Amino acid sequence: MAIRTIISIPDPRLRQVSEPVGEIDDEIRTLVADMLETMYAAPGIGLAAIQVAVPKRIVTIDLARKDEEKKPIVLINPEITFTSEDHAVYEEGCLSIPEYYEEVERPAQCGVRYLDLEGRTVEMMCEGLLATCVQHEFDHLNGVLFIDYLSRLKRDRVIKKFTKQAKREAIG
Ligand code: GNR
Ligand code: NI
Repeated sequence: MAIRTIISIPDPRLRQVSEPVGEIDDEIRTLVADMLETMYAAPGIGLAAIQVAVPKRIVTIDLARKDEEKKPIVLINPEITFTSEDHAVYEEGCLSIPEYYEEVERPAQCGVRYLDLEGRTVEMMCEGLLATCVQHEFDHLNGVLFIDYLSRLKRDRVIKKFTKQAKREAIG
């Protein structure tokens, strides 16, 4: 297992649409193990493969607190099967937009169908933080970021800040 580098905005790869996983082979199992290790080390409650620069439709999630037992969830080729009419607001963050947090409104409940690491189809009902996290990660697979739900002013401001920072780091 290895911790992989998490890419951040304005890296254009974060806007890519990820490709479905075909066979769940050793390469996929290694990627998932690395994603979990990277997510726990960050630390974060979710991670999409594109955040470690792999454009595949794979998500890892673990909402367990530090003092709790780990409860990793691996979602391969997830599909959102329904979203509720009622919405909820959470303060969101993203490991690809470090140290930036804003409130985002999303459907309060959702259903998700995915393949687990054994290739079995699983259907899960989500609410609370899990519903928000599943939708946030599903968005990553389609090149969508939580800042896309903010006002243009806020979005442009945060993109500009990270663009400047990336340029400074490129010069060194
Ligand atoms: O660690 C994370 N926390 C978080 C908090 C509120 C809503 C969504 C998230 S996901 C984020 C990790 C991440 O960037 N996943 O893509
Ligand atoms: Ni994110």
